Amino acid sequence: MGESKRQALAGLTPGLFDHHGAAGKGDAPRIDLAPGAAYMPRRALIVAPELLAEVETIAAHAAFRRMSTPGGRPMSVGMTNAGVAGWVTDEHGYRFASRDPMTDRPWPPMLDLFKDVARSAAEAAGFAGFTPNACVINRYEPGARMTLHQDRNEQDFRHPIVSVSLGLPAVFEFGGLERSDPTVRRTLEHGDVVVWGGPARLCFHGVRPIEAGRHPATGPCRINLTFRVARSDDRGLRPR
Ligand SMILES: O=C(O)CCC(=O)C(=O)O
Ligand SMILES: [Mn+2]
Repeated sequence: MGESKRQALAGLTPGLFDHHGAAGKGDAPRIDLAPGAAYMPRRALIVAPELLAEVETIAAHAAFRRMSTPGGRPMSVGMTNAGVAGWVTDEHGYRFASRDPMTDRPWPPMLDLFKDVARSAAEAAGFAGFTPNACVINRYEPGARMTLHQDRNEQDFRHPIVSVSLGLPAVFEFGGLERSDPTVRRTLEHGDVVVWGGPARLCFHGVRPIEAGRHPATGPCRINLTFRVARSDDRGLRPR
Protein backbone atom coordinates (compact mmCIF):
# COMPACT_ATOMS: atom_id res chain seq x y z
CA MET A 1 0.00 0.00 0.00
CA GLY A 2 1.31 3.47 -0.91
CA GLU A 3 2.13 6.00 1.74
CA SER A 4 -0.75 8.32 0.88
CA LYS A 5 -3.38 5.54 0.91
CA ARG A 6 -2.05 4.31 4.23
CA GLN A 7 -2.24 7.76 5.76
CA ALA A 8 -5.68 8.37 4.28
CA LEU A 9 -6.96 5.07 5.70
CA ALA A 10 -5.48 5.71 9.10
CA GLY A 11 -7.06 9.13 9.27
CA LEU A 12 -10.29 8.63 7.36
CA THR A 13 -12.62 6.86 9.74
CA PRO A 14 -12.77 9.58 12.40
CA GLY A 15 -14.03 11.87 9.65
CA LEU A 16 -17.18 9.77 9.57
CA PHE A 17 -18.06 11.28 12.88
CA ASP A 18 -17.07 14.85 12.27
CA HIS A 19 -20.59 15.71 11.17
CA HIS A 20 -23.02 16.90 13.78
CA GLY A 21 -25.70 14.83 12.05
CA ALA A 22 -23.82 11.58 12.66
CA ALA A 23 -23.28 12.40 16.32
CA GLY A 24 -26.97 13.27 16.61
CA LYS A 25 -27.88 9.82 15.27
CA GLY A 26 -26.10 8.19 18.15
CA ASP A 27 -22.78 7.43 16.39
CA ALA A 28 -20.79 9.01 19.18
CA PRO A 29 -17.10 9.14 18.31
CA ARG A 30 -15.95 8.49 21.84
CA ILE A 31 -17.61 7.21 24.98
CA ASP A 32 -15.59 7.28 28.16
CA LEU A 33 -15.68 4.02 30.13
CA ALA A 34 -13.63 5.50 32.97
CA PRO A 35 -11.21 8.42 33.29
CA GLY A 36 -8.49 7.48 30.77
CA ALA A 37 -10.54 4.79 29.00
CA ALA A 38 -12.35 5.57 25.75
CA TYR A 39 -14.58 3.40 23.58
CA MET A 40 -14.71 4.56 19.96
CA PRO A 41 -17.32 2.67 18.00
CA ARG A 42 -16.44 1.82 14.38
CA ARG A 43 -13.30 3.88 14.43
CA ALA A 44 -11.28 1.21 12.55
CA LEU A 45 -14.09 0.02 10.29
CA ILE A 46 -12.64 1.41 7.08
CA VAL A 47 -9.22 -0.15 7.62
CA ALA A 48 -10.62 -3.50 8.80
CA PRO A 49 -10.00 -5.34 5.48
CA GLU A 50 -6.36 -4.26 5.42
CA LEU A 51 -5.90 -5.16 9.08
CA LEU A 52 -7.39 -8.62 8.55
CA ALA A 53 -5.31 -9.26 5.43
CA GLU A 54 -2.20 -8.42 7.41
CA VAL A 55 -3.28 -10.68 10.28
CA GLU A 56 -3.36 -13.53 7.76
CA THR A 57 0.14 -12.71 6.59
CA ILE A 58 1.39 -12.56 10.17
CA ALA A 59 -0.30 -15.86 11.03
CA ALA A 60 1.32 -17.52 8.01
CA HIS A 61 4.70 -16.79 9.63
CA ALA A 62 3.77 -17.04 13.30
CA ALA A 63 0.74 -19.30 13.63
CA PHE A 64 -2.04 -18.79 16.14
CA ARG A 65 -1.52 -21.11 19.08
CA ARG A 66 -3.14 -21.73 22.42
CA MET A 67 -0.49 -21.05 25.02
CA SER A 68 -0.54 -22.38 28.56
CA THR A 69 -0.81 -20.31 31.70
CA PRO A 70 2.03 -20.59 34.23
CA GLY A 71 -0.30 -22.95 36.10
CA GLY A 72 -0.40 -25.25 33.07
CA ARG A 73 -3.92 -24.53 31.83
CA PRO A 74 -4.37 -23.95 28.10
CA MET A 75 -5.80 -20.52 27.26
CA SER A 76 -9.05 -20.60 25.34
CA VAL A 77 -7.82 -17.82 23.04
CA GLY A 78 -5.44 -18.49 20.14
CA MET A 79 -2.61 -15.95 20.05
CA THR A 80 0.18 -14.66 17.88
CA ASN A 81 2.15 -11.42 17.72
CA ALA A 82 3.83 -8.87 15.47
CA GLY A 83 6.51 -6.33 16.26
CA VAL A 84 9.74 -6.28 18.22
CA ALA A 85 8.28 -8.40 20.99
CA GLY A 86 5.45 -10.86 21.44
CA TRP A 87 3.44 -11.67 24.53
CA VAL A 88 3.96 -15.26 25.61
CA THR A 89 2.97 -17.44 28.53
CA ASP A 90 4.27 -20.83 29.63
CA GLU A 91 5.45 -22.53 32.80
CA HIS A 92 7.99 -19.73 33.27
CA GLY A 93 5.32 -17.01 33.44
CA TYR A 94 3.85 -14.18 31.40
CA ARG A 95 6.26 -11.94 29.50
CA PHE A 96 7.24 -10.32 26.23
CA ALA A 97 9.76 -12.28 24.18
CA SER A 98 11.70 -11.12 21.14
CA ARG A 99 11.35 -14.49 19.37
CA ASP A 100 8.49 -16.78 18.64
CA PRO A 101 9.11 -19.77 20.93
CA MET A 102 7.47 -22.08 18.36
CA THR A 103 9.96 -21.29 15.58
CA ASP A 104 12.75 -19.43 17.37
CA ARG A 105 12.38 -16.71 14.73
CA PRO A 106 11.67 -13.03 15.38
CA TRP A 107 7.98 -12.15 15.30
CA PRO A 108 6.77 -10.74 11.97
CA PRO A 109 7.24 -6.98 11.72
CA MET A 110 4.39 -4.61 12.43
CA LEU A 111 3.18 -2.66 9.39
CA ASP A 112 3.17 1.12 9.45
CA LEU A 113 -0.59 0.93 8.85
CA PHE A 114 -1.00 -0.81 12.22
CA LYS A 115 1.10 1.84 13.93
CA ASP A 116 -0.81 4.66 12.24
CA VAL A 117 -4.23 3.29 13.20
CA ALA A 118 -3.09 2.86 16.80
CA ARG A 119 -1.41 6.25 16.98
CA SER A 120 -4.43 8.08 15.61
CA ALA A 121 -6.87 6.27 17.95
CA ALA A 122 -4.64 6.96 20.96
CA GLU A 123 -4.48 10.61 20.02
CA ALA A 124 -8.28 10.82 19.73
CA ALA A 125 -8.46 9.36 23.23
CA GLY A 126 -6.07 11.99 24.58
CA PHE A 127 -2.75 10.13 24.35
CA ALA A 128 -0.72 11.94 21.68
CA GLY A 129 2.54 10.50 20.36
CA PHE A 130 1.77 6.81 20.90
CA THR A 131 4.22 4.65 18.94
CA PRO A 132 3.52 0.99 19.56
CA ASN A 133 6.25 -1.58 18.98
CA ALA A 134 4.19 -4.71 19.62
CA CYS A 135 0.82 -6.00 18.50
CA VAL A 136 -0.73 -8.91 20.38
CA ILE A 137 -3.26 -10.72 18.20
CA ASN A 138 -5.99 -12.79 19.82
CA ARG A 139 -8.32 -15.14 18.00
CA TYR A 140 -11.51 -16.07 19.84
CA GLU A 141 -13.62 -18.96 18.69
CA PRO A 142 -17.07 -19.47 20.20
CA GLY A 143 -16.74 -20.10 23.93
CA ALA A 144 -13.29 -18.51 24.16
CA ARG A 145 -12.91 -15.80 26.76
CA MET A 146 -10.35 -13.76 28.65
CA THR A 147 -10.80 -13.52 32.38
CA LEU A 148 -10.35 -10.21 34.19
CA HIS A 149 -6.69 -9.21 34.15
CA GLN A 150 -4.37 -6.22 34.03
CA ASP A 151 -1.95 -5.62 31.17
CA ARG A 152 1.25 -5.31 33.14
CA ASN A 153 4.02 -7.04 31.22
CA GLU A 154 4.93 -3.83 29.39
CA GLN A 155 7.89 -1.92 30.74
CA ASP A 156 6.41 1.55 30.99
CA PHE A 157 2.81 2.11 31.98
CA ARG A 158 2.88 5.72 30.77
CA HIS A 159 1.96 4.36 27.34
CA PRO A 160 -1.67 3.43 26.71
CA ILE A 161 -3.10 0.23 25.26
CA VAL A 162 -5.07 0.46 21.99
CA SER A 163 -7.45 -2.40 21.23
CA VAL A 164 -9.16 -3.03 17.88
CA SER A 165 -11.98 -5.56 17.57
CA LEU A 166 -12.73 -7.38 14.31
CA GLY A 167 -15.34 -9.97 13.39
CA LEU A 168 -17.80 -11.50 15.83
CA PRO A 169 -18.99 -9.28 18.68
CA ALA A 170 -17.72 -9.67 22.22
CA VAL A 171 -18.86 -8.42 25.58
CA PHE A 172 -15.93 -6.50 27.00
CA GLU A 173 -15.75 -5.85 30.74
CA PHE A 174 -13.85 -2.89 32.11
CA GLY A 175 -13.34 -2.43 35.83
CA GLY A 176 -11.10 -0.60 38.25
CA LEU A 177 -7.67 -0.98 39.77
CA GLU A 178 -8.83 -3.80 42.07
CA ARG A 179 -10.08 -7.10 40.69
CA SER A 180 -13.16 -6.82 42.88
CA ASP A 181 -14.14 -3.35 41.57
CA PRO A 182 -17.41 -3.12 39.66
CA THR A 183 -17.15 -3.42 35.88
CA VAL A 184 -18.96 -1.79 32.98
CA ARG A 185 -19.81 -3.95 29.97
CA ARG A 186 -19.77 -2.95 26.31
CA THR A 187 -20.43 -5.08 23.27
CA LEU A 188 -17.48 -4.59 20.95
CA GLU A 189 -18.32 -4.95 17.28
CA HIS A 190 -16.31 -5.15 14.07
CA GLY A 191 -14.16 -2.02 13.77
CA ASP A 192 -14.62 -0.82 17.35
CA VAL A 193 -11.63 0.59 19.21
CA VAL A 194 -10.99 0.90 22.94
CA VAL A 195 -8.06 2.85 24.38
CA TRP A 196 -7.00 2.82 28.02
CA GLY A 197 -4.12 4.72 29.56
CA GLY A 198 -3.21 7.26 32.23
CA PRO A 199 -5.35 6.61 35.31
CA ALA A 200 -7.01 3.64 33.55
CA ARG A 201 -3.81 1.98 32.33
CA LEU A 202 -3.85 -0.76 34.97
CA CYS A 203 -7.61 -1.25 35.15
CA PHE A 204 -8.83 -4.83 35.16
CA HIS A 205 -10.57 -5.90 31.95
CA GLY A 206 -11.70 -9.05 30.24
CA VAL A 207 -13.86 -10.63 27.56
CA ARG A 208 -16.97 -12.75 28.26
CA PRO A 209 -17.26 -16.05 26.38
CA ILE A 210 -17.85 -15.40 22.66
CA GLU A 211 -21.18 -16.56 21.32
CA ALA A 212 -21.34 -18.72 18.21
CA GLY A 213 -22.00 -16.87 14.98
CA ARG A 214 -20.59 -15.94 11.59
CA HIS A 215 -19.21 -12.60 10.59
CA PRO A 216 -18.75 -11.74 6.90
CA ALA A 217 -15.21 -10.54 7.50
CA THR A 218 -13.87 -13.27 9.79
CA GLY A 219 -16.30 -16.21 9.64
CA PRO A 220 -16.83 -17.96 12.96
CA CYS A 221 -14.37 -16.00 15.06
CA ARG A 222 -13.38 -12.71 16.61
CA ILE A 223 -9.94 -11.16 16.15
CA ASN A 224 -8.60 -8.62 18.60
CA LEU A 225 -5.46 -6.56 18.13
CA THR A 226 -3.87 -4.81 21.06
CA PHE A 227 -1.15 -2.30 20.32
CA ARG A 228 1.42 -1.77 23.01
CA VAL A 229 4.78 -0.32 23.81
CA ALA A 230 6.25 -3.56 25.10
CA ARG A 231 9.62 -2.06 25.88
CA SER A 232 10.55 1.58 26.09
CA ASP A 233 13.90 0.81 24.49
CA ASP A 234 13.59 -1.34 21.36
CA ARG A 235 17.25 -2.23 21.49
CA GLY A 236 16.68 -4.39 24.50
CA LEU A 237 14.47 -6.62 22.43
CA ARG A 238 16.21 -6.91 19.10
CA PRO A 239 16.90 -10.57 18.43
CA ARG A 240 20.48 -11.43 19.05
O1 LIG B 1 -9.89 -9.17 23.24
C1 LIG B 1 -10.00 -8.10 23.84
O2 LIG B 1 -10.91 -7.29 23.59
C2 LIG B 1 -9.05 -7.74 24.96
C3 LIG B 1 -7.74 -8.48 24.88
C4 LIG B 1 -6.86 -8.23 26.04
O3 LIG B 1 -7.24 -7.70 27.05
C5 LIG B 1 -5.45 -8.63 25.97
O4 LIG B 1 -4.99 -9.18 24.95
O5 LIG B 1 -4.72 -8.38 26.96
MN1 LIG C 1 -5.59 -7.14 28.38
